[in-house]
Amino acid sequence: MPKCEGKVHFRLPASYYPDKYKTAIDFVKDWITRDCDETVDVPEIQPPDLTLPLQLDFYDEFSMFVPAHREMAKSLIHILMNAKNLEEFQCLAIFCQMRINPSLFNYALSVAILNRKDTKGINIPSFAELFPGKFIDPWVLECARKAVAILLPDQRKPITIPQNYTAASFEPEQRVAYFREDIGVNLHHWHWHLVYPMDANDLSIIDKDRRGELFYYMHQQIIARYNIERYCNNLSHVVPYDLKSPIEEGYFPKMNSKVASRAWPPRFTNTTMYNLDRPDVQVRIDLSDMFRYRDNIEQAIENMEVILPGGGTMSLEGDKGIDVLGNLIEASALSPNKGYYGDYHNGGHLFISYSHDPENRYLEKFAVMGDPTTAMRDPVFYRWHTHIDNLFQLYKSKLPPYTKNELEWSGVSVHSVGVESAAGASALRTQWERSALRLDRGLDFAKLGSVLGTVTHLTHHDFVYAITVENTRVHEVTGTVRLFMAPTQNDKGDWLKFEEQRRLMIELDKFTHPIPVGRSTISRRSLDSSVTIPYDRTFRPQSERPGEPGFAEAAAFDFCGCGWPHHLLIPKGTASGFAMTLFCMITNWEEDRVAQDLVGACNDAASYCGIRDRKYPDRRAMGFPFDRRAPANVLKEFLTLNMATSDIIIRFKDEIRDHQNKD
Ligand code: CUO
Repeated sequence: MPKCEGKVHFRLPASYYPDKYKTAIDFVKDWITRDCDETVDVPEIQPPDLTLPLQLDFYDEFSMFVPAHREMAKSLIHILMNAKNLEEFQCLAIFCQMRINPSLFNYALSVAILNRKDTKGINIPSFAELFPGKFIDPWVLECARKAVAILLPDQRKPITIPQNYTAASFEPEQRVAYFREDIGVNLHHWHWHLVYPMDANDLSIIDKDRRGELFYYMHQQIIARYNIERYCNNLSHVVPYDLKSPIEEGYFPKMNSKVASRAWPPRFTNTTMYNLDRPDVQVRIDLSDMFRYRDNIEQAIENMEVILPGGGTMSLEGDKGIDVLGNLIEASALSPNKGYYGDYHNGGHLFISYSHDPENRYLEKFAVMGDPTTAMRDPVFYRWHTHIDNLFQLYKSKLPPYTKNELEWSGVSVHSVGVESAAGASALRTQWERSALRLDRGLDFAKLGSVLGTVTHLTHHDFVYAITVENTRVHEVTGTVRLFMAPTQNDKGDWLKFEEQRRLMIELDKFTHPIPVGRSTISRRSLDSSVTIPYDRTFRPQSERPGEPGFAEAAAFDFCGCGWPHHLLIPKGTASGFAMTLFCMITNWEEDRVAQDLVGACNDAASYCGIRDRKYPDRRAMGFPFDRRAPANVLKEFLTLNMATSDIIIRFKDEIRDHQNKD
């Protein structure tokens, strides 16, 4: 007999149930009232117009890269955003949930929760738990089903989720599968696109501060991080992909869609792109359209201006240029001219994700590249995004290098930067770690108790930065401390030139700090990084009940779920030690600061995600000072007095440790 365990249950008016459930209504009512501590009557509502979202079959797959699906999501987001109050919002959510495709519903509901004023702090369930089939081997889910069916909760042992199962070890790309298929990486990417949706009726949902620039920067950093992981594994840097040649890399995801109960389609090696004609998703686009859009984008960069629909132009000069270009290339609804510049980046995701069945001849759905939840698993994601990043880099190459004046801060010099960890000074240690993840929530048997899975992922040992700084002014000042890291050599052992190294600079942290007169030392924990979210927000599933361990972390999983997973802050390194350059720059906070109130805002992973309802908390270009070219051959020639570097080594130990909760 089901137990509701003290939870509140909702009694729905008959009008809420879709026809398919009508015969079950009496049974459901009886079930709800028999065992629950409290039953709440849900009020009647005026049924919303769901004509558009209902066009997506309940068992189909949803992709925001498909324009028709985007229109459906827009309509549903509009309905949920326009609920007059929280009660009506909840009623609408209940009404829609029973009718609408689950992936579409989850996306629209999450966007609405993140953007309504009255839903701040409401917890969005972790996507990895709701749709585990998008993150882990289906075999594990089968084991979980069996465990729940056969064993009592205290007899269930955690199920091991295999780490390497999508290709054989002799496939070179498999060496970086631990990064591509990491749950935290994929959750971050999904969450970023949720926080920065590309389309909505209400423009304020899309038009967040510097979202176009953040689209460029966040993805640029993913590519830089991935290239470093490749170097650590004896692979060369990513080769950009522009849809013109066959894709050399295959990808066989071996995952099942929960919604449609079918396997995600694979892509064989050397798959060629063809024109897309998919009536099932109302997509008809030729490759030549994409090439024309690309020419138009390159022309806009060359001219430093965008052509507007009416024939006018918009300049790409100045601070706003990169933001305009980000929205144009992506393309979000803020693109100044979608007709002329197309849906370029989204279109690439579509072409690649349907490349196994471009005409719907075999009735196959899109592959992992068609969904931000799964796209980062596929090696071609990094190739397509390197191509996209090259367009942004082309734009940045048109901007003048920063002058010494723009880089220096007179009176403040950085004498040294270093790290201290258990591995010793100037050394960092990485290894594997095992963490727990709840598997039951997406498996329709939550009422029978939980079952845990354990995943193995890369991690690093905590460390502390030590920065020596000197202030020769007559009073204390406040500085913005900018920490980056890049390799010194490529996979072949060649020393990197400045231009190569600056594109591989990964941001580690950015924070403000007082700088007293004279010489002082700044100490900063790696755990406090502005790039990452804490471990508990990736592997969050401890409790949904107030008072129990993990509840507070669960409650923070809304906007705050966006952020690079902390366990991947540091690249893997190598057993013998991988050489990196640590870089520190301190700039004048008075010139960088954005005057705003941050109280209560979720701001601990602002570097890649911004801050909810606030401006991006740094006036400088994202990636500064490495976002532009410079007339330096090597990094040393670029340095000004307020910068310092040091050589560090990342040593990887091929051992697995269990995660220790620190609280
Ligand atoms: Cu995030 Cu292409 O934008 O995946």
